[in-house]
Amino acid sequence: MKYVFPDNFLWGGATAANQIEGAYLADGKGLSTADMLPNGIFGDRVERKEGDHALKDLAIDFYHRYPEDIALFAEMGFKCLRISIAWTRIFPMGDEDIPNEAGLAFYDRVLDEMAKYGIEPLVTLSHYEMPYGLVTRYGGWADRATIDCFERYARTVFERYRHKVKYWLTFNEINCALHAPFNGIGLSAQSSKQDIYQAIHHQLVASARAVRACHELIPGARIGNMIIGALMYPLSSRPADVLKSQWKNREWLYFSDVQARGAYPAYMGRLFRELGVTLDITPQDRIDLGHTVDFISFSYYMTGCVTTDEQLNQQARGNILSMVPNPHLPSSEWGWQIDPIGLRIILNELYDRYQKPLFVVENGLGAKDIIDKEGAINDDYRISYLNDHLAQIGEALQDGVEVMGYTSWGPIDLISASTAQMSKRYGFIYVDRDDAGKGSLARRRKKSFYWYADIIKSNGAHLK
Ligand code: BGP
Repeated sequence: MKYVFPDNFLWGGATAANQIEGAYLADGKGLSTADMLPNGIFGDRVERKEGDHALKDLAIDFYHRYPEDIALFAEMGFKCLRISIAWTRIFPMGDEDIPNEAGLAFYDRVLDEMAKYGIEPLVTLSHYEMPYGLVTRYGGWADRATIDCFERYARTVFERYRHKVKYWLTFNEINCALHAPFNGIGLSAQSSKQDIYQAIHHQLVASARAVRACHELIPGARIGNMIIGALMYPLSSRPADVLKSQWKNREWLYFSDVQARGAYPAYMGRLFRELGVTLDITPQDRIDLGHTVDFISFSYYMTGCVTTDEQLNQQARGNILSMVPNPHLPSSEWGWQIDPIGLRIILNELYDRYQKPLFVVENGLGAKDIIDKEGAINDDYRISYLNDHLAQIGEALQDGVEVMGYTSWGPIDLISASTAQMSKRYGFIYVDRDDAGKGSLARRRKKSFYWYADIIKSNGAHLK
């Protein structure tokens, strides 16, 4: 046997409410920031008009089809399913005193369905969405009032689902706010660095308060943070490139440094001085931040390079997270560079840095799939991508890294976050819908469906 995974390893898949549920105004749900980003997360808000349509409004209609989808996940042998709760189903405007019962009841039904098959839920409190009402009334996370609203929401769902959910995550890819401010913190991309870092600070305090509330309300539960794992290599061995890559990595690591260690790391002092940023951190904030996460979770899709060569840097602009392409790596159809070994590196780095258990809660290949004449979808490219990444987790386990589980992104095709497309597919399960919104929404098993079922069944022993 090549790789030995722990017996209780949480194999599964990961989803987000706004990318699967649809029913965007059903049963009292309010408009969310995700609803105001019909073209993808990197833009600024688009005002929605009466009668307009966005692909996400219906998404893959998980809201109504969840029994069928969960049955398919169970057929693959999932031990765990990552879902998110749409905050706007529970508090439609964000600042109500009383939650929306219809929204709470929906997630009861979903969680009960998972329990039928013994699938452990991993629940993200906020996956790239917040009530749009908090943006119009308070300016999103710019205002401290949003921290209280979030804590009220978190306490409501902890109390409601305390017997059903043991694993929680606070904010999805909290460290993406610098790159997609409206999506992450409800601020326009034109906002000053001062405002953006202050809003992020409020979100970090809110995350810590959710950790405290979770520990108070659900003894035995474990709550983690969630960051994008955006490992940056120096493009050359020139010390200046190496130094620059260290600082570039700190840009995304400072979030988990705060969430895992309970205070801002020293290097942020220099960064804030150079940017002219002065944070308003109250004594109570410092106490709150002391409530650190139980585990670190992250998404992993790609790595990139960093250089001090300004000409090459120009080419990197416009790429996600402004990465300079690595000449040694292939790319996906969407230009995301594929780097399985980078996953082993990042697992080791994070474990060395925090000595806390790690959870890979997103990873996968977005690709166009073709249905052949027999009706089959032979997605060998996806199988090979996933196999190679899982093999590196196997290696990291042998390195001594504690990995709690792996939930591949989009186990069923869903709407892409960055480009709002249906054709960028990640699933083991195909959904009949195209970028124009046409299709029956019927579900179909891909070749990777049977492959993943076998990997789970063998607890990783069949990885190549
Ligand atoms: C992560 C997000 C997800 C997801 C994934 C894939 O950044 O947490 O919501 O969508 O990336 O990205 P995309 O959908 O743009 O291909």
